[in-house]
Amino acid sequence: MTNCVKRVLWVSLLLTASAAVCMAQAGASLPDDRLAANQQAANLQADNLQARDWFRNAKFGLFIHWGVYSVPAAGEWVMEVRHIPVSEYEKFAPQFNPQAFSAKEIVSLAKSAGMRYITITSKHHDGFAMFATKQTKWNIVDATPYARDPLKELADECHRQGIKLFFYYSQLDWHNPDYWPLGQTGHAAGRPEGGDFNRYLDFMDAQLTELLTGYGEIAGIWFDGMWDKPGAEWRLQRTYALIHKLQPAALVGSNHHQKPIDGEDFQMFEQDLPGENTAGFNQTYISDLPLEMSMTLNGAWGYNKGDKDFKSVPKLIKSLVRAAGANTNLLLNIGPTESGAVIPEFSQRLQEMGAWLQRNGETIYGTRAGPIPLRPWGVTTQKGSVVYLHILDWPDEYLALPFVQGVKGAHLYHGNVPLKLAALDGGLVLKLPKESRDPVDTIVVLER
Ligand code: JFZ
Repeated sequence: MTNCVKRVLWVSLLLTASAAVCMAQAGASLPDDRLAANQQAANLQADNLQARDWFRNAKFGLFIHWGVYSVPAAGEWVMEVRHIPVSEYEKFAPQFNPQAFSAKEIVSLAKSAGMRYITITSKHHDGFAMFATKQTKWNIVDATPYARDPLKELADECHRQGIKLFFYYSQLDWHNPDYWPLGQTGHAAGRPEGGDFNRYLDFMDAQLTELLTGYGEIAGIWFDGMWDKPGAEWRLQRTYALIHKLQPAALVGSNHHQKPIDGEDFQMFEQDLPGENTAGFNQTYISDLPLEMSMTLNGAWGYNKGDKDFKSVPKLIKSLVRAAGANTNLLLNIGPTESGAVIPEFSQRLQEMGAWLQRNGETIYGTRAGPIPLRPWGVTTQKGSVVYLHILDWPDEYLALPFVQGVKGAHLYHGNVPLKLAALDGGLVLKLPKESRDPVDTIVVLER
């Protein structure tokens, strides 16, 4: 590949311009098929960049962890945690008959929560495919009495209702005997010793091909599980290229907790904002790629019937706002039950977040991090020249702020109530009378 073409592929800004220049230079020396290939690569990149922009604007998505592990209802790691061998674990499949699943209701729920996309587990670490795969019988159509493909129903419904759909895909697999040698997990699964890892990766690529060709437009693939064997040859470049060949605009991301790898289109953080590390596995490197933070609504990803520790709506809203102020999307998780239902503790909270977004979404969607970075009191977002202060946690009447370029005044976002803002050498002081403060988020517009 010439340097020029490489530049077309990997320089993200000024794409069209640099592509045109490169194409013109290349035109003198390249045969027609190479030219066509270059043009195709440039278009691929343009579609992908557009999708990244869409993603940055979207801000809020619904994560769904759903699989055969919903039957024991003790989280998606139940096979590993309870040392259940494959032969025993497989017995959950005949009990999995999620008649209450309704793609229409779940997509409507996401929409009423103000979410712009859904990311659902197509296969988790237990290897169970929630779709009609031809690569293994260990899937919801062939192994359960349900015998339907919920991902197809969900994809069709997402397209109908204008919500984008990502597929979560676990590279780690406790079921497939070719996932060998084992990594850090899966040692109690009781599988045969030996297997062909390249054959496993072929299986994975074949399943991804099914997901990217049989379900219409897919917004991206959310990988997880590589951390189980960090040193293995995962053939990432081959798999990422396959995805981008099948759907150029599909965004690739991986929950590997490392610096993004070539071919990845967004960077993700689990349970923490970029720069934070309360969960202990988010290193602080923050790339220029679009960012996303995934979060549980209680303490579990897959349905755990014992976990009643649901986060409060104010807390969830503050997480969404703080994420927006850190240029990060919030991917908020629900785990449907073995019947396919969404418990009311989840759906009520999502609906209340949607009601808040109805009133305040203008200060979130389509914004970027504002001029003042994440602070203990809150965050700033901005859209064009408008800056929104989101005051999430501040008990006093006066708030000191760093100087913001070009600021002329301030008013409450709701009701246009003017607020006193004074310049003090090198900074600003904002007066927030008690009656103007909102316990969840006091939104103030900085006039410029
Ligand atoms: C992973 C999964 O294991 C989990 O089941 C869930 O799907 C979540 C969204 O992603 O969780 C991880 C992955 C890696 C680490 C911890 C949790 N890690 O490296 O410490």
